[in-house]
Amino acid sequence: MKVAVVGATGMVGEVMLKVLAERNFPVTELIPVASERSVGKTITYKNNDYKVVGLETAVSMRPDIALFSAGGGTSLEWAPKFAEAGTTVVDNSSAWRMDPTKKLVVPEINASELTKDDKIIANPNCSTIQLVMALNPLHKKYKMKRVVVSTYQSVSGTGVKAVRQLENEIAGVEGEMAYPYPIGRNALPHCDVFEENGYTKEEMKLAREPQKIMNDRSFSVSATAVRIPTSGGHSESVNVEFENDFDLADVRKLLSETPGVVVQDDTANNSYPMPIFAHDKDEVFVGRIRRDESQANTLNMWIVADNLRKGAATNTVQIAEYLIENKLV
Ligand code: A2P
Ligand code: 11C
Repeated sequence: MKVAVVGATGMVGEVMLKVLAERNFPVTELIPVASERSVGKTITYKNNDYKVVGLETAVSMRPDIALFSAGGGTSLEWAPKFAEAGTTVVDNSSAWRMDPTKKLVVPEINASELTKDDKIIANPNCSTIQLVMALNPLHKKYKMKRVVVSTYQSVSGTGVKAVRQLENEIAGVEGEMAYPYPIGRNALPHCDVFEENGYTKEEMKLAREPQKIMNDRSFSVSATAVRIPTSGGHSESVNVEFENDFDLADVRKLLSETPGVVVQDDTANNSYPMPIFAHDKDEVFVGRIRRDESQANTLNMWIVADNLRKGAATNTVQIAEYLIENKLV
């Protein structure tokens, strides 16, 4: 496969290259793509050096697959150009997610919807992916009515400037600010920009994307997204009200049998998911599984995953793997 990585010099792009190599993705030719600023720079992949090219050049090289993580604007303008050239685009930006003509895919849940005609495929938001990975098996059995989620999100979700802001604050040096306030020793109830309804864009992604991925509009999601001074992964406190009552042991069993989900829930031994454990892993970790004693048929849990891996790069690469395995590219 001739594979282009658009945004290869970025935080997610770098993890994409790492994941492609780790999983032995069948790359016959790698095309690293970035902005004009980076053209000519060298990227190393599996001990070989590759020169970064610009978007125009990359389209003319007609890759089989292009993995995009270079921001929504770049995706809106360039994904259709790649698609016209016959390339299948898997896009990690928010540009196409809610477009009714595009599929929004978490492979473990809805990859079977994909066909040869899907030339631009959207990868969900990081905090959505880890949420639906845990919700989907429970919904199938107990039918969800409403989900209330509060997130504790890593600075790596904002990008390199935010990671640097936190490092500078820890080191006690002045530097460029990615956020309107300090992030060290702080919690910002502000991920992405505010919308007219008072929610942030990140909160609205959590409220809207799960129904599309699970192909079911019968449940609702309400979210509060908070940025905290961690860099290993996103955490989520999740409250789920079901139509039907559940058995806690069965909930644990369902989750532990779900591919890609790991139950880490042994409070007697202080075992629960945390970003320091999830960092650099592909799985979604679920713990603190307990009944909400304030309301019938309601469950509380805590979900943690590496937002740059399952939340972004790994999910994108898994979609591409599915396309190849099923001869859709
Ligand atoms: P560059 O490094 O040349 O700026 P991050 O999300 O970590 O900031 O990374 C964004 C990625 O998207 C980088 O690889 C960046 O390239 C790339 N990128 C940003 N803007 C464009 C653009 N207009 N065209 C192509 N690539 C872009
Ligand atoms: C965050 N979820 O952590 C974001 C990062 O829509 O793909 C990814 C933004 C997106 O702030």
